[in-house]
Order: sequence, then C-alpha cells, then structure tokens
Amino acid sequence: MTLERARGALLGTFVGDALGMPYEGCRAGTAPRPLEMVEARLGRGTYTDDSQMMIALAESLLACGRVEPEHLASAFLDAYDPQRGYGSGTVEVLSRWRAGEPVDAAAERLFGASGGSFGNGAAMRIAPVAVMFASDTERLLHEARASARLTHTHPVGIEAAVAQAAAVGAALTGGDPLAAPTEALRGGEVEERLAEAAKHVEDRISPIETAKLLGNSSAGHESVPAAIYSAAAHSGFEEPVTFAIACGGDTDTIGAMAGAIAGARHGLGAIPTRWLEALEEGDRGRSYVDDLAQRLWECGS
Ligand code: R7I
Ligand code: MG
Ligand code: MG
Repeated sequence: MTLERARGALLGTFVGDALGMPYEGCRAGTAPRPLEMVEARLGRGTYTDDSQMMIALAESLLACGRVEPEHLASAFLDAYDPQRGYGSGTVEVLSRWRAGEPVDAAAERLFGASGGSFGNGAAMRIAPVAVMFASDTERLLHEARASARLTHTHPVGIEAAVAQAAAVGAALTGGDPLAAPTEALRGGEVEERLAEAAKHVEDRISPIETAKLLGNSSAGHESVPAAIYSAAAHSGFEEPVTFAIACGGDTDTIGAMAGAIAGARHGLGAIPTRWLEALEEGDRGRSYVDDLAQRLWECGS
C-alpha cells in the first residue's frame, strides 16, 4: 500500500459523498455528466454523515490502535452534527448511548425485532479500517466487524461493512475489489448480489440496470454491491464515481463507497483536481482528512 493510495481511500470517500449529496433520492440515470461539485445544502463541497463518521472512526483508530468500542462510541457522539444528515437508526443509537445505555447493547434494539439495522452506515465509513489493517486481511475483517457492530447488528449491516472493507483493502494492495469481498463473506444477501454484479463486469450494464439489479437504497445489500460494481467495472476515479452517483437513490453513500475503492485503487493523483479543490476545509475538512490518511498509513504500512 502506498501513501497515495491511503490518501485516495479517505479523500475518495469525501469527494464521492460531497458530489453525491445534491442528488440524494434522485431516480437512476438522472445525475448530470460530467459531474461537478454544485451548491449543496451546507454549501459546495460539504460532506455528510458518511465522511463525518469516517473522520471519527479514523480519530478513534489512531488513538487506540484498534476498534475500541467505548472510545469509538464517544468519538461518534463528539462528532455528531445532525445537520450532516444521519440515518434514523444511527440517530437512535447515539441518543441511547447519550441516555446511558451500554455501548454494546443499544444497536440490537433498533427496528423492533429485526435484530438491528441493515443500513449501509457501517460500510460507508469503513475506509480508515482498511487503511490501518490493509496488510493483514484477517485482522482487517475482524476490525471491520467490530466497528460495524457498534451501530449495525443485523447480519446484512455487518456483511455490507465487511464487503466494503475487503473491497477497499484489496484496492489498496493491488487486489481485486470484487473478488475479495466475495471471499470474505460466507453467504447472505450481500454476497448474492456481488455474484450478480460479477456477471456484468465485462459486458457493462447501465446505471439504470445496475439500480434495478443491485439496488440503490440505504440498505447495505442494496448499495454496497452497486458501489463495488461501479468501482470494479470502471477505471480511474471519475468514471466509477460518476457511474455510482448516476445509479440514483442513496447517491452520497454509493458515491462515497465507490470513491473509497477507486481512490484506494488508483491513488490520490487519479482524483480530479477540480473536485478535490472544491472540498470544504475548516477544522475537520480536506487538509485534516488528508492528515488522518497519512497517520493511518504510517500505522498500517
Ligand atoms: O445505516 P445508517 O447509518 O444510514 C446511513 C444512510 C446513508 O445513506 C447516509 O448518507 C444517511 O443518509 O443514512 O442508518 P439506519 O437508519 O440504521 O439505516 C438506513 C435505513 O435503512 C433506515 O433509515 C431504514 O430505512 C433502513 N433500515 C431498516 N428498515 C427496516 N428494518 C435499516 N435497518 C432496517 C430494519 O431492520
Ligand atoms: Mg450521508
Ligand atoms: Mg447516504
């Protein structure tokens, strides 16, 4: 793994998130081409919960050297800014923690008897785990699971995070971002959709077909396969991220996850300067995320 790739994974998440946010909820095939950073809810180039939680996860990993549930929960709580647009399940976990519920018990109680959230919230933030543990696949998958369980206890929510972690990990180390997640899973919805995605890497399908076949919602199994497919079937950074956002639906997150994989695969230099330059700065903006990537890389390489 090179430093360029580590920077690409984190800033790729940020770029995909900021680019995709203005198109959240759009139908597949409607996002413009070429894609530009346009005025968004909190301003041009601003990020959402995807990057905010990624930053908190990176900070906690750097402080603890691993996923330490109590510390990570505090980091998520400290970072939380409702204006960034969080999933309802994650908002509830945070408020349960704040009310004193044990860190490892709150997530199971979401969504009634379903066994917790199957949302893509654990997958969207996973890039720092992949950077820190890229050299040891077993450890990477273990830490990815631990980081997911804090907020997502439904098997699909965890599988989605494991798949995305494996895809970013493989991309960082020159592996195959579609084969690696398939190997990491032991059956389940996410793996089934990845198998479907694999059939279309050569004869590429459109964003509309991708959304139909693989999904584009904020459920883990209906967004992680689409993001991995976007990155696996297209080269460079601009193509896969533009394709991912054209899938519609949960565009900030599908964009963020495709951006993490494509950035890890091709390095920071592949991300268009016009997109990088538009990212918000401030306390925890572009330079800060770049610095986190460098520090994670130093721990991981
Ligand atoms: O997973 P999570 O943090 O959401 C992340 C998404 C991303 O798109 C972000 O950009 C942000 O917009 O939100 O939050 P959750 O609320 O746990 O999961 C996301 C959504 O998946 C939920 O709001 C539900 O619509 C759906 N969902 C479920 N629905 C029924 N039963 C997740 N789990 C369940 C379930 O068990
Ligand atoms: Mg978001
Ligand atoms: Mg989203």
